[in-house]
Amino acid sequence: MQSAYTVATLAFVIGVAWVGWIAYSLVFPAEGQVLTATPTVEFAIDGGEAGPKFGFAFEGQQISSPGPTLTVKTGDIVKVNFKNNGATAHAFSVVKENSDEAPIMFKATIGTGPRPLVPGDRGSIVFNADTTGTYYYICPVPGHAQLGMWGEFKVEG
Ligand SMILES: [Cu+2]
Repeated sequence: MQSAYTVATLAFVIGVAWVGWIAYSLVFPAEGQVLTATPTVEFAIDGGEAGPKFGFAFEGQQISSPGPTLTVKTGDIVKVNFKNNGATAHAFSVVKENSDEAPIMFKATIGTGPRPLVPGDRGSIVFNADTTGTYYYICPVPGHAQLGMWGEFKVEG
């Protein structure tokens, strides 16, 4: 009966590990993982260049720096649809300060500095804007925020 006991113990350990892994992945979703919650607010944003300046715009509008201010309410499920409408690689991140070295907020990033979107590419992210404050969105490609790729991201209580 030793082997039956061993099999039962092994099955129990695997079961506990499996349930634990599911619980962990629900509490700590992977970086950039899209929430399945239904968005309560949605933005379509272009990133690109306007002459020597880099910037953002609402989809189809003229790129500007800073980009348009995005305002949501605390607890909104925000969906951002980003298009790289420029001629070089860009990405989109919500960050704590206006710097490409600032921490990403709400796991809200579409592409990253090392892995941006190529020209013409699109990406989306859904996130919970659960902390009131004034944040920024930038292009995290090194140097691009300084060249103008930033705007305010306000989460109002
Ligand atoms: Cu950029």
